[in-house]
Amino acid sequence: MSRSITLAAAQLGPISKSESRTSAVNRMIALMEEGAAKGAELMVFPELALTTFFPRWYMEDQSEVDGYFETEMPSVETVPLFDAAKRLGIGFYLGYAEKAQNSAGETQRFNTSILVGPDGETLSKYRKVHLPGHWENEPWRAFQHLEKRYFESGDLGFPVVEALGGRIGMCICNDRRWPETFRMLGLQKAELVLCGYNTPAHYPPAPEHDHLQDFHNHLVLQAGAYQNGTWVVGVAKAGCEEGCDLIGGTCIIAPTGEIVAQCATLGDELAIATCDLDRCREIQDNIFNFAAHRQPGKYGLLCQ
Ligand code: CDV
Repeated sequence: MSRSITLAAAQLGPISKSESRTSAVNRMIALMEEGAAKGAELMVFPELALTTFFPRWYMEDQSEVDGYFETEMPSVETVPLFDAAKRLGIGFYLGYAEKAQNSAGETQRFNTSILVGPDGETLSKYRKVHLPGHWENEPWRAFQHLEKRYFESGDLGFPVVEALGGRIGMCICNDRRWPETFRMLGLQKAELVLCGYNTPAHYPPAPEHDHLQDFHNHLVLQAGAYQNGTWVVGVAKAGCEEGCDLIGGTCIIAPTGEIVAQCATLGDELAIATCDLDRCREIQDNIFNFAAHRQPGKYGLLCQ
């Protein structure tokens, strides 16, 4: 018997600096209701889905930066999303900026995603490992990308959990460009990888690659899916946000690397597909059967 799950990749259009979390959550609930009406069992929202993409601005005042962070989840503003999930019996992936305290009582800030089940309980948490950008203000740029300043690299590894009938892993935006991300998830036999992103159409350090942004997005997501035999859902925050154009291209990818559903706009939109998790076997038991064909002992010390 096949193990199928209907996924909704829930792309968001731009979120302005002045837009409240409540407004963003209401937009996500509207998409969740549309998804539920179409049979979706899991909604995948973008990276940093509650606010505008704030690392594009240099801020010296930490209290201003902290205004974009969540100190608890669910928070007062996000409880309605969790309630909607319970009411509709649907799970979700949500990206947000997390301000936490470690066991030594130190404050830490992460670019985080959570997987929430249809009962509203958090099943898994991931903190972005590959932080792109820079630490200091670089006024020559059309906009900043200060993730390295505002976040620290994630400390939870790449967890894969048994949930919703399958093995689910998460990553966030820039992580998708790194084969290590997908391989860490693939080595744990992930069957579904969820990835939210905010990707500017313009890349200030190498503007000659601007025309390749959509291509590279699909290239890495499709390669990650195929080389690890897993379903992949990539979800954009898209459109012109505070003068910065973000690519769309939200899609659902089969373990063969083929895109099976894709958004057509740069606004709030769903791409939906029913995904048979047993199709991972087509790849994981054949061309990328790691136990049969992988050669970790032959890769040399640097690659193990
Ligand atoms: N939010 C991101 O991680 N964005 C990066 C950009 C800066 C290249 C990305 O990989 O899409």
